[in-house]
Amino acid sequence: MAALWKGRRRWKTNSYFKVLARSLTGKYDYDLVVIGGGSGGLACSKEAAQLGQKVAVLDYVEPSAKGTKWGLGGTCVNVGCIPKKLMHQAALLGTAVKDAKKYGWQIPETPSHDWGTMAGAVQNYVKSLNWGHRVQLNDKKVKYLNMKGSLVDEHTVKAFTKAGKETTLTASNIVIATGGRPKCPTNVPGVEHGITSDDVFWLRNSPGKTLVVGASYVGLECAGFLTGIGLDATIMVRSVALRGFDQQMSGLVTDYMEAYGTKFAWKCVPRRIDKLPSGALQVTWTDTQTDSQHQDTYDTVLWAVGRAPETKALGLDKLGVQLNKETGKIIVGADESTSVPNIYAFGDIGEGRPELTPTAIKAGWLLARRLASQSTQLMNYDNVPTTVFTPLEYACVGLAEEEAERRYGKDGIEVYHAFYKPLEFTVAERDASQCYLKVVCESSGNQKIIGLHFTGPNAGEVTQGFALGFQCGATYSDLLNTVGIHPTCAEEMTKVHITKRSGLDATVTGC
Ligand code: FAD
Ligand code: NA7
Repeated sequence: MAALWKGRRRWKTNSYFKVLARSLTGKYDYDLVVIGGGSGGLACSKEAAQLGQKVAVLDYVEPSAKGTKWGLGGTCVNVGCIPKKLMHQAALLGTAVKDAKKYGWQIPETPSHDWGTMAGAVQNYVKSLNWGHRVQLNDKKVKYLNMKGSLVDEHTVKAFTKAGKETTLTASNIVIATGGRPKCPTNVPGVEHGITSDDVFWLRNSPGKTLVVGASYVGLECAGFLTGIGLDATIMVRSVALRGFDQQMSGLVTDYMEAYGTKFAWKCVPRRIDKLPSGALQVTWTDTQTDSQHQDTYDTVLWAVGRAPETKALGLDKLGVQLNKETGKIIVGADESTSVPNIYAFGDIGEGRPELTPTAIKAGWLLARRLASQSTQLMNYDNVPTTVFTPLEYACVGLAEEEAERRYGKDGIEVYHAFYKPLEFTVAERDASQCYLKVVCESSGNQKIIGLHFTGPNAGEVTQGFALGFQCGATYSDLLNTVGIHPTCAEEMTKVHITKRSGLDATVTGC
């Protein structure tokens, strides 16, 4: 006990007595305390409570450097998937209005877009989700604390309100689901003049002419919807677009965007940003191909240069929770355990985990069930489908062609592909050059499908169903035995028969 007292001398009295009481009785305030009320944390805490556990969830949003803040629900709800998809929809509607004229709609003038109306409506919807999450936690008897949590030991969490009021909670198990936040470059003078994806969805006024730095899916999606609503948007690409995704598909996505009006500064890196007296941002950059310097002015610079895990404030080092030194993420086992007993971590904070909402939700749900001794099922992180919501959407599941080739060898795979024309594009006279699909199969045996890629309208909707087949181990002949739904884009997947190896024209003709 003396050692305990010595080690905890800095604690406030209430903390000490809570730990003392717990050591003597073996009882905790909660069965489970979850730090982070985002996609994963909410799913985990609600399921645990449903199974009769006493649960508290802490969620606290540190405002962005620009002062943007938001409510309960984490990245996806507030500054990720939801506002992004709605703004993407706003952009798609702009294209639909153009198509509509060809379909006979009398639209008198070139339609214009009002940022304030869109952003206001999106923000109101997000706020309704914040409220919905609070209600659900209340209904399910999860104690919600709008407090910033950190770990004291493997059963104790210290939490602070915005005003600095401290509380200590003890729990049998602690779950960390604190996600991540956008990064900014460290070597660009004037970096502070830029915003990130944490800000863009909450801007009251249009960002105007925008430079998006970074060509990950976040950068491409933001530049895509900005272009779609009529803004001048440029993406600065340091190396390649959509690193980690199939690069042929990435090329189709960016080709479409270029034709759509998004500008690309390929192989360029920002050097400095100066705020001019007019308020405009003067950006200086280097074209690394020609080693030449360039300048232009923008109303907004949006940093989309990656995300950093939210671990710094958690006190993990003191407890010996192992992190990957390079990424800063928490090293986790297949059961989401960390290196410290009773402490679990999952979602974006977990090393090697996909940074996606459905995986965070499912992992959280399964973890809650295991912790409540209701199941032993582990999260299956294989075959996770995903979609990039660029103006031409791209969805995939399984391996990129280059990765399949690396694993199986060039002769170990067979790639079936097709350039197809969505029926909707015909009357609208839209260019379908980038509407493409490919199915990567093992070349031996039953030709098991190991990668499936699709660009085109509603790519996510098309691919979700095929992901089930993929999960069930579908082969190329299973695909061909599947009857298509006519007339759809998805049916093209069931008809694909030209191999890349053959070099034959893969353009789909006729019905
Ligand atoms: P989060 O949802 O980030 O939640 C973590 C929560 O913990 C946050 O509320 C945070 O404020 C809080 N927190 C942090 N530290 C503390 C602390 N010490 N105490 C208390 N609370 C704390 N995924 C998709 O599947 N589809 C998409 O289309 C998609 N689009 C995206 C678009 C953008 C622009 C971005 C940025 C992300 C997108 N994602 C998308 C990714 C998705 O949002 C994340 O993978 C998901 O939100 C991760 O969930 P999480 O529970 O791990 O963390
Ligand atoms: P990613 O996927 O880490 O991508 C970051 C992008 O930003 C990428 O294009 C980088 O180029 C680029 N980048 C990074 N630093 C710079 C600087 N300093 N200057 C210019 N460009 C830069 O981040 P996201 O947050 O968008 O995606 C998060 C996760 O979602 C990701 O891990 C995937 O799992 C999906 P690079 O390719 O490195 O040259």
